[in-house]
Amino acid sequence: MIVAVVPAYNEEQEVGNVVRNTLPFVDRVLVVDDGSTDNTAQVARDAGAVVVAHAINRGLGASLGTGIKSARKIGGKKIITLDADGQHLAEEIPLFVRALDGHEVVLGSRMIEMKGNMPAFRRAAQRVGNMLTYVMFGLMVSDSQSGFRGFSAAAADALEIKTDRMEVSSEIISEIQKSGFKWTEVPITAIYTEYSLSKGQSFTVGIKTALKLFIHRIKS
Ligand SMILES: Nc1nc2c(ncn2[C@@H]2O[C@H](COP(=O)(O)OP(=O)(O)OP(=O)(O)O)[C@@H](O)[C@H]2O)c(=O)[nH]1
Ligand SMILES: [Mg+2]
Repeated sequence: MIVAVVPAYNEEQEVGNVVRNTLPFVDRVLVVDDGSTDNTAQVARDAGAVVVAHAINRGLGASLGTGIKSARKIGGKKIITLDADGQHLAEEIPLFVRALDGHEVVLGSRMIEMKGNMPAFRRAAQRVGNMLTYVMFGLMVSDSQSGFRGFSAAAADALEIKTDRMEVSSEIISEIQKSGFKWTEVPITAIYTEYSLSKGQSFTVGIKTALKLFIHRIKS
């Protein structure tokens, strides 16, 4: 069974489209409603998703942790994570499904073929994120902060997500490094809209995330 996991925080505007576009490529879409204060959960359910909810907002890391474990519980053997704000194209899911036949982890990279309309300042921020992740955890990948990923059942079961917020993306890279999982990258398209840019990550969040990662690195 192929299960898509979609972490969502106040995404009532886009999550319905993401669920409808994703359903043709998977067996189940599991939306993690991360303590949204809008109608994210109902919109997702009406669109055909299985919804798991956090009572309060806990962050992307906590949402991915909940989503991946829940996907395994409902029988997911191949688990694909994608964002709820429309940044990722569902029609690229088969790239991950195929690559999971020979790999435990598949990372969707926006930096291989530069497809889509990611703003230049975001690209620069991604490169900084890649470098920091490499310096802290010793594994260089072309898009460490990408939310479009694929996990095998073994990788999903072995993955221990300890960080709650945006640090999770680099933490997953450190888990790949530690575990020795066979991994690969596939080129993906990044769709940025006025909507996703208006609510996306700020520079300050980036700095905070880097500091929290550094502390996580020291502790681990
Ligand atoms: N911002 C934020 N997003 C969350 C949270 N919990 C879950 N998410 C979801 O995590 C995904 C990524 O969040 P975004 O805010 O789009 O972050 P991003 O994609 O790294 O940043 P952009 O490149 O600016 O879009 C989205 O599907 C969010 O709905 C949370 O507490 N805060
Ligand atoms: Mg986004």
